[in-house]
Amino acid sequence: MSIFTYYFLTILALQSFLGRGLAQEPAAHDPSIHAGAGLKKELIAGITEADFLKLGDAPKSVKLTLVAAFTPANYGMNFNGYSHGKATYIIPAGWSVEVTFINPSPVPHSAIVVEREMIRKVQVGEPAFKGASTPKPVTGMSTSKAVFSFVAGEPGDYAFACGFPTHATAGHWVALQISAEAKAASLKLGDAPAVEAK
Ligand SMILES: [Cu+2]
Repeated sequence: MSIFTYYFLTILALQSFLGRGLAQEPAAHDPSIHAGAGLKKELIAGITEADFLKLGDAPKSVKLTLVAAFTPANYGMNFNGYSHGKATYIIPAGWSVEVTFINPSPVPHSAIVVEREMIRKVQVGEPAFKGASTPKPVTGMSTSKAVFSFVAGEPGDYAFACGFPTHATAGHWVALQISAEAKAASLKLGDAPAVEAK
């Protein structure tokens, strides 16, 4: 066998191998790969629970990080791994909030502050406070990052929801409580006690 024939056969074998690999890949609409496929991990490198809520530089201000598809939980429709309101941010009324939203996934997501009852809608509507949303929340963003800021207004029950149609109804939201009584901002993750921002 000449060296050329050898190379030719090697390429054929390689193509057949790669082809089989591609054929075995599940279809893109398969919900089982909704969360894990194509994550741009460098977008969230080094992010830990300590980043989810921090005191800001100015008094009465906080910085939040909300990562969509942080874990495969709820097919990636989670913020920091929590869905269905199972994490709660408690922010004193009048405080300034800066949110860093990151979506490492190719599936579009967004973050928008809405009154709690809006999460039952297919489309969650306008932000509850001026500036309290990623750009074009209905379209969403994939494999990218956005920062937005707002002032926590009227005390009450709100949500950080994903504005991509049907995601909020599917549980893509965490709770936001704006409190007239609270003296400090805190975050409650799952069944753990609330932890004050540092
Ligand atoms: Cu979403």
